[in-house]
Amino acid sequence: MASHPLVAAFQQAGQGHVFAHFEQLTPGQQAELLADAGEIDLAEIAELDRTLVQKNAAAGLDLTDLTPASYEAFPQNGGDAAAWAVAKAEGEDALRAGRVAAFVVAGGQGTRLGYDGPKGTYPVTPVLKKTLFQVFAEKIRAAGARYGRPLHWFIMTSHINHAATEAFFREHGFFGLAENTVHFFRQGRMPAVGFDGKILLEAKHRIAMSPDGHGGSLRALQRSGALDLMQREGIDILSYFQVDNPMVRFIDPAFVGWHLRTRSEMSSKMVPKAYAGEKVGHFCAQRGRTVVIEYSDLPKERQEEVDPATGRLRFIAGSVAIHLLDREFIRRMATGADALPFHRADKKIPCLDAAGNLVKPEKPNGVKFELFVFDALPFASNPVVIEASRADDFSPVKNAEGIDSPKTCADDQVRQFTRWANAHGAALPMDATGLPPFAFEVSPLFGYDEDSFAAAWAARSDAPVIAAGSVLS
Ligand code: UD2
Repeated sequence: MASHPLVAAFQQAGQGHVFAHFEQLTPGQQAELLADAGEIDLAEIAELDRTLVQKNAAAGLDLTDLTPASYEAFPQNGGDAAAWAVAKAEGEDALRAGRVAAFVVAGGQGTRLGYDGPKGTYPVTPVLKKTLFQVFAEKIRAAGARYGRPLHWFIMTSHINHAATEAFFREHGFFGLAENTVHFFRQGRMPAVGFDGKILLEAKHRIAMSPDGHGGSLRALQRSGALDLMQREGIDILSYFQVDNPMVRFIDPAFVGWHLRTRSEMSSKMVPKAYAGEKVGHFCAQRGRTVVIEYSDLPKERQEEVDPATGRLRFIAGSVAIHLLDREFIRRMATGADALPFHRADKKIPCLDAAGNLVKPEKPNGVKFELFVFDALPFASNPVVIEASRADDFSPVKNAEGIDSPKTCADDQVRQFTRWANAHGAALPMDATGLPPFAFEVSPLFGYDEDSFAAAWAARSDAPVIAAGSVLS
C-alpha cells in the first residue's frame, strides 16, 4: 500500500492516518478513498493549518480602517434620476444583445431549513407551491421572450446534490427552457480537519469533504468550461444569485446598466439593513477598496453604530449576495495570482476516532474551509454598489420557521403581487404591512417585475379579477 504515491505523500505531510484502514477495504473502497485523497492539495491544507487552524478563529480578518461603502441611491432617496434612466436603457440594450447570463449558486447543504433534497427543489410560491428552480426558470423564460434572446442559465451544484438537481430538471422538462441553455457544473470540495490540523475521515474509505463555499464558483466556472462557453455565446456578464431567494431580480436592466456605465468588473446590490444584527454582510470601504464584512465578523458595537447626521445605522448597506461579474474578471480570479482567501468555520463534524469508530460530536470538533464570492470585490476594478429594494429583491427561505422562512417568503411574494396589482387599479384590501386577507399568485410568465407585470396587465382587454387562490398566468 505504501507504494501508492498518494499514500506516501499523505504520510510525508503528516496525514498518513487517512490510510490507516486501507488494508481492510475492498478494492472499490480503496479506489474511493484514493479518489477523495486525490482531490486534496496537501500543501494548501498545511498552509491553512498554519494560517487559520492554529490561530484563533478570527485570524486573517482585517477590520482596520473600515468606513461605510458608498452606493448609488435610488432617485427617491437622493440618487441621480437621469443616471438611473440611462442605466436602465443601457442595460436593456445589453439584455437584447444577449450579453447577460443567469448564474445561481446551489451547492449548499440547506441544513438550517431541515430539508433533505437540493434546496432549489423546495416549494415556495404562495398558491401553486412552485419550487425555487421553477420560479427562476420561469423568470428566465419570460425575460428571454421580453428581450428577444433566450438567456443562458448556469447552475452550480455540489457533489452532495449534483445528480439529484439534474434529475429534477429532466423530470420537469427543464420547465420549458431549451435544454442546451441550462448548464450544470459541480463546485469543488475541501477536506475538514480537526483542531490539530489532521484531515478527518467520515468512514474508513471516505474523507470528510464538503463544498468549498460559494466562492469556489469562480474556479469551478473556469474549470468546467463555462467561461469558454460564455465567450462562444457572446456573454460577458454573469448575474449571480443564491438559490434561497425567489424574489431576486437577477434580470435587472438598471443594475446591468450601472455595471456597464461604471466599467465595473463586479457590481453588487445593497439593501438597507432592517436592524443592526441582521444576518447579512456589510459593504464597507477599506483603504480605497470595497469589501464585505460578514455579520459574524463585524463587532456588535460597529453593527449598531448610528450615523448622527441621518439617525440611521452607519453601516447600513447590507449585502444580500446579488452581484454582476465580468467573464474575464472571473477568469483572472480563477487563474491569476489573486486568490480568494479561505475562511474557517468551526463545526460539529461526524468522524472516525483513533479506534476507527464513528463519533457524532456534541460541540465543534473541527474546521471546514470555505471561499466567499464577495471576497473577489477588493480585486475588481471600479466595483459599484447600487441600492435595491428589499420588497422587490430579497426574501430568502433559510429557516423552517420564524424569520426568513417559507411563511415570511410567501407573504412577501403576495405583498409584491398586491403592490403591482393595486398600482393598476385592482384595489385589493390589505393590512398595515401590505398583506391582503388572502393569498394569490402571479406567475413569472405573466410578470416577473414591475415593468413586465404592467405590460401584461395592459395587454388584457378586461382587468383580471383577483380573489383567494387566484393565479395570474
Ligand atoms: C449569505 C451571506 C450573507 C447574506 C445572506 C443573504 C455568506 C457567507 N453570507 O449568508 O452575507 O448575503 O447570504 O441571504 O455568504 N452555497 C454554495 N456552495 C457552498 C456554500 C454555499 O453554492 O459551498 C450557496 C448556497 O446554496 C446558497 C448560498 O450559497 O445559495 C448562501 O449560502 P448560505 O446559506 O451558507 O449563506 P448565509 O445565509 O449564511
